[in-house]
Amino acid sequence: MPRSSASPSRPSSSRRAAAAPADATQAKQAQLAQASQGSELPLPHLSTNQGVRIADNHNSLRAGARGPTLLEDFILREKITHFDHERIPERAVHARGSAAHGHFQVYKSMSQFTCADFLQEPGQKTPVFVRFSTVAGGAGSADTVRDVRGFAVKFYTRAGNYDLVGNNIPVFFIQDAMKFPDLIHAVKPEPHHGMPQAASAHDTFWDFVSLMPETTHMLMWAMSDRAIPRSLRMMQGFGVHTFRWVNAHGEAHFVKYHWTPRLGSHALVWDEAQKIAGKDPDFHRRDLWNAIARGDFPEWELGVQLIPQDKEHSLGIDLLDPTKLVPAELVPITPVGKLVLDRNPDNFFAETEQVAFHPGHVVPGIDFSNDPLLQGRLFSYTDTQLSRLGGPNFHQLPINRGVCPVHNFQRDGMHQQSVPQGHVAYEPNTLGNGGEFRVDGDSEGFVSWPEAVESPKQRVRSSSFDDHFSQARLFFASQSAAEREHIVAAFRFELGKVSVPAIRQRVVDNLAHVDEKFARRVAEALGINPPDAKAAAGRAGFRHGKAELPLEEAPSLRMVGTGDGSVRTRQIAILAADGVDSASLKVLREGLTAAGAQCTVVGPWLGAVRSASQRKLEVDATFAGMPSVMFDAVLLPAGAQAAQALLGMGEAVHFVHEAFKHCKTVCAVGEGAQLLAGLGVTADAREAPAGVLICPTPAVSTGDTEAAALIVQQFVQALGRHRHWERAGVDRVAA
Ligand code: HDD
Repeated sequence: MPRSSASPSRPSSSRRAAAAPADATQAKQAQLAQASQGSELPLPHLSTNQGVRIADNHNSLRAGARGPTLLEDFILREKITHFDHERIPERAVHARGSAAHGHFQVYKSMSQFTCADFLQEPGQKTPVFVRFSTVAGGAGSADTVRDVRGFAVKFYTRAGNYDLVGNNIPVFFIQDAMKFPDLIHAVKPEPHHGMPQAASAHDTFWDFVSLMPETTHMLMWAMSDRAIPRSLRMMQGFGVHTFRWVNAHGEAHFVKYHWTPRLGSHALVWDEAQKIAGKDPDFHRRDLWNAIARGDFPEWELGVQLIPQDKEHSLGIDLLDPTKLVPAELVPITPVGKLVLDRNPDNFFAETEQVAFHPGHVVPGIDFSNDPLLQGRLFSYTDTQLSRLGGPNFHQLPINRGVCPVHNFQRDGMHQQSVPQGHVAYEPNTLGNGGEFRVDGDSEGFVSWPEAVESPKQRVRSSSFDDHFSQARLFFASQSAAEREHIVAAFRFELGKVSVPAIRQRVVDNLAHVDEKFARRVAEALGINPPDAKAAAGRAGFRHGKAELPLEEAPSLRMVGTGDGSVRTRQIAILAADGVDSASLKVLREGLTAAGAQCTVVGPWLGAVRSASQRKLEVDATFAGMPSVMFDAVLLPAGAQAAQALLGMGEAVHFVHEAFKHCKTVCAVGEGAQLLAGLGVTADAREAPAGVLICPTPAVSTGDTEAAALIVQQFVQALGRHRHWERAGVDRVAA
């Protein structure tokens, strides 16, 4: 193991901040600490990888001061060779990711349903490493593109590593792993010119999905606000497939996993997401990192839907079909425990890049179902790590190692990190140290659920997978009005980038089977014929199955109104210029900060502005550096001179207009309201649009703390709603 001889287990500052978790979580931390090198050099000099002390790290070995470099220079060669091989193949999908350490804590024993060791004792903590990702883009692509997000959790349990490799959307595009390479080839940049990056808005993706009606349900989710989360901390996670839990008596339940964020599920506006992709491509990564570094540890609740083995067919939904979900209205979600992310990785490559997830990493008590997509995944993940991480010993990398002992007779292979001793590398044996050794019926070992299987071998899909539209319809019907509008706009945007009209037509013809009116609205903007449901039904690949769902709508599928309405970690911009009323600004900032929000003073330049009372007010960021899309809300403080100055600055006016257009909370105090002029909406407090707070008198500046508390309270209430989707007039505002 690589170790720093100077300070092998010296905790970095981030590790110190997370010193609280006990038992197993400490074991994983101690294990990682053993492998980690402090940032200080272990030696006061540099050496080669062979330990030879380096005399000069600036000049290569040359024949004379101006002569050619010599091949003999083993120090130069070693350094450049290492550099040349510093990249490993990026993940074929989910290449762009951000991760964090944390722990999972059980609320109450799940022993009734599973004997999984980490779910037995109330309060029990298990260390975890969680990686979030986008799917389609390369490792350097922007965070806020429209895409599914990966939500992969590695539990380092005492009974082995358990990986729950899910997404932020509870269903998938396809029903059989056989189609996965086709799906991914279709969404990735087109092979001839390598465009577009990290986007599904192009011909090949829509060509493929238009020919595969089973993708329709997932398309509805992918075109919804789920695909543009406000933050990785504000999105749900799902195991997607149905898995199996087995208890100590050998009784099984089907299980579906749900991660629910404490802060609620929230989205960006599409226009905003696109702008952020340019202004700060690392928006989600930075947000996660900063929140953890500040001590605002993100939290999710794990919940499960449990369906007894013998009730498999009771719902009219085939549990093996990954394009279907089970609405919480039909099978309630049982809370299991909470996930807390409390430590940033020490090294991006060693941890976030080298972590290897695999849905086949299960522990006793957890088993698979026959979902044909899951079954294919069980092959794919180890296989991909072999080429990505260079051989079969990737489990020995510090981030992938379990906290329980590993013992088997697998030997050798690329990058073997340990030195196995003795001459026995087989089982059973009598020549090892412990006398006769035989593993045969270990009652604590992993035993597969003994499902009876007796069927002809055949390449066939079950007719119970034939219904492609009922759940797409349920999803659309369950959305709030604003969410539905966003879905229409997203389809229009994406299909608007498709150059072949016949592809656009096929998509909207399929959509007619979801909702005729909706399909017509999508089609209207695309220069094609109205949707033709019959034409879709006549095409190859169309199946005519139709499930009778006992629900017209399922409110659990909406994002609007989720979360506890708090403003914790929300970003508020306070616009400032010379002449700002610093007294009201101070008292409001204090109130909002006390409520958990993060306030940033944004101005025309860095340094300070002078307040109306000639005080210096520190400016944290400029309009150019931190535009409105980086914030959740805007405060326009009082001060006549400042308001006039800001009105004369295009960037400041744009800032306010853009925040308004993106339906954010805007609060104007006193003369700050002048900045609302030009929005084409009233600045009259009594008629202010939703989420626009106008406080005409700067009473707060005269020390009226009650007035200040009232504004803070209204601000917090408005911001706690995330966005004001019902705000009228946003389309008229140019921003
Ligand atoms: Fe996959 C990575 C999630 C279907 C093959 N997948 C990967 C990651 C996540 C998922 C979150 C990133 C893990 C990380 O952060 O390292 N994948 C899913 C979900 C699926 C799914 C929720 C459907 C329900 N995947 C799927 C299929 C196949 C794959 C059907 C192939 C048959 N997935 C892979 C892969 C990846 C991967 C190529 C790329 C990198 C890796 O595995 O480690 O093997």
